[in-house]
Amino acid sequence: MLYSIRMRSAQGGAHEHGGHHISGAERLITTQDLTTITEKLIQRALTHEKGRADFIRLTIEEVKPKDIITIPMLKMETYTAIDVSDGHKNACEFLANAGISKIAIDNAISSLLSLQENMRGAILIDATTGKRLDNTGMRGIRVSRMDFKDTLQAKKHFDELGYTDNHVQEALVLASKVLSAPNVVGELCWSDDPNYIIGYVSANNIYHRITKMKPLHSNQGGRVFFVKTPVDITVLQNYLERQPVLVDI
Ligand code: PML
Repeated sequence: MLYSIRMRSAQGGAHEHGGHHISGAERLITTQDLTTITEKLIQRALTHEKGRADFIRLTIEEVKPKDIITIPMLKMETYTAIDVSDGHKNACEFLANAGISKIAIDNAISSLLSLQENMRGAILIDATTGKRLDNTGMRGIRVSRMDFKDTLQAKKHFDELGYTDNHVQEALVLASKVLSAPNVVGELCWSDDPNYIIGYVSANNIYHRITKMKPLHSNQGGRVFFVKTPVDITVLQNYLERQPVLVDI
């Protein structure tokens, strides 16, 4: 039996919708791991680089095995950028190679660069017209209910590659789920964590890890998903937020 565990923490507003988003986490774990992981997530919220959370919400919910689907992990390739502008230039190329229009790419980058607040979730953009498709405002679409199929195997795999940081592993799980969603053709992301400047583009089944996507100490970051239209936004949003997905490495 698996449980979906979701954590969201905020600061400056101890109520559900208030405060500034600090951190979040999404896991699908066994009953045995529930206590240990819950403790880790609370620690994460209390010791985050963006500050100590004064609001933490944990949601723990059973997931039925028959509802879970398994998908393959995206292949990872790293692009070592000279600077942020080189990182962005290459991100644009990776997205354009997936058939995403220039206006959609430009709108995505300027949306992330103009964020005044961290968003909990992602912005959906029409891959042709560049128009925003979701109506979730500053909340965004929060991708949920996903994890590695075999956490121990994943840990071993990433330890061997030297990627011990949570960022890359969590981003790979999320990006794999996002690109498996109906109508999604690409994703652009860089972290809102001020000490983390790496970002990625996922497109054409590849997670293009890009080593410089923003200046150090900037807390401006987020995610954009590029969507091919026509699309049923409710179906897509439901898949991203509710479909339990395990990622096989
Ligand atoms: C985040 O954790 O906020 C996003 C991280 C994006 C890049 C992860 C990586 O490949 O290192």
